[in-house]
Amino acid sequence: MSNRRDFLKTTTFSSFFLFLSQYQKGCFKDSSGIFPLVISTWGANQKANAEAWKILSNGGRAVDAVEKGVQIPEADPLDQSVGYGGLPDRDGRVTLDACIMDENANCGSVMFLEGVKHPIQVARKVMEKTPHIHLAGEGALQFALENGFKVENLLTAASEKTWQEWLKHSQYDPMTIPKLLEKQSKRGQQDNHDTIGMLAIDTNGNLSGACTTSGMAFKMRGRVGDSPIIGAGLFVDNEIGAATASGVGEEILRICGSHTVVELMRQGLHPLEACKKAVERIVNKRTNAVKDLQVGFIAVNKKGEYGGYSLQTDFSYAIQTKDGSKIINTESKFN
Ligand code: SD4
Repeated sequence: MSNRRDFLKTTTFSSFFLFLSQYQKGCFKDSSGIFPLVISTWGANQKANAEAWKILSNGGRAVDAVEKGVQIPEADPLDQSVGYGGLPDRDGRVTLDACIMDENANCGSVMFLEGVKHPIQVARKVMEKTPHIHLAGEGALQFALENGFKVENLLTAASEKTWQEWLKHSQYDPMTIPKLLEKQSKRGQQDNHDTIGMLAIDTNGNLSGACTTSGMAFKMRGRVGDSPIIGAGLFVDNEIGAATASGVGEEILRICGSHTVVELMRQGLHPLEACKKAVERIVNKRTNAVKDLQVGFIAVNKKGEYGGYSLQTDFSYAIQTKDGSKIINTESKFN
C-alpha cells in the first residue's frame, strides 16, 4: 500500500516537474488547440500575417514565421514606412531599422542600415552568427555584405518626390507618416499602416517577434528609433508573452515600451490592459508633449490572449488564427 502511495506521489511529483520544466522551456503542446496565432501592428498587415501563417499552419517555428511575414511590407514599394520605398531621412537617404527575438531570448538587430531591402534577414543573421545583438550603420552594412546581401537603391520615385516637397519647408514633424496615410487612406483603417511589429505563437506554444521600419520620415541622419531596440520596439519572454510597438519611437524608448508591456503582463494584466497602462505611463510623464503624437502597442500572452491600445485613434492590428483573419481597431487614450 505504502509502495503504491509512494509510487503515486513520485509519479505525480515527476509529472508536475516534467510539466514545469517543459513549460519553462516553453515547449509544451497547446492543449487548448487555439495555436498557432499571428498578430501584427496595422490592419494593412493582414497580408504579412498570411505569409507568416503559411509557416505556422504547417507546424513551423514562430521565429521563421515572423521573419518571413514582415518581409511582405519590406518588399512593398508602396509601403512608405518600411523597407523598400520607405520615406528617407532629411538628406534623402533611406535608412532602415529591424530586430527579431525568439523563444530562447536570442535576439538580433540592425539599425541605421542603408541599401539592404530586407533588414530583418540581416537582423536574424546577427542573432545567429555573431556574439552581439545590435549592429549599426556602416558595421551593419559590412556584416550584410559579408553575408551575401546585395546593396540596391531603396528610394522610389514616389518617396523621392515626397522628400523634394518636404525640402521646400524642411520642418520636421514626427507625425508626417500618419498624416500622409490619413490623406491616402480611403477605406479607413483598412489601408492604414506604418512600422510593422509582428508577434507569433507556434503550435508548440513558443513565442517570437519581429519589427522592421524605415523610421520617422525626414529624421536627422543617424537617428535610430525604438523599432530595432530590444525591449523598446519589441520584447519576447516565452514564459509570459510578447509585445511590439509602432509610433513615435522617442516616446516608446523613454519607457522601454515593449518590455514594460511584458512586465505588466507578468504582473497578471491582460495584454490589452498592459498596453493601456504603458500608454498611460507615457501620458503621465509627458502630458502635453504627447497630446498630438501617436504610440500604439500590441501584445499577446502565453495563453494566446491578445490586445492593443494607442494614444490616438486610427491605430489597428491584424490577427490571424485558425478562425480566420481580422482587423481590430484599438481603443485609444485620446479621441
Ligand atoms: C520609429 N517607431 O522609428 C518607428 C516609426 C513608427 O509608426 O513606428 N512609426 O520611431
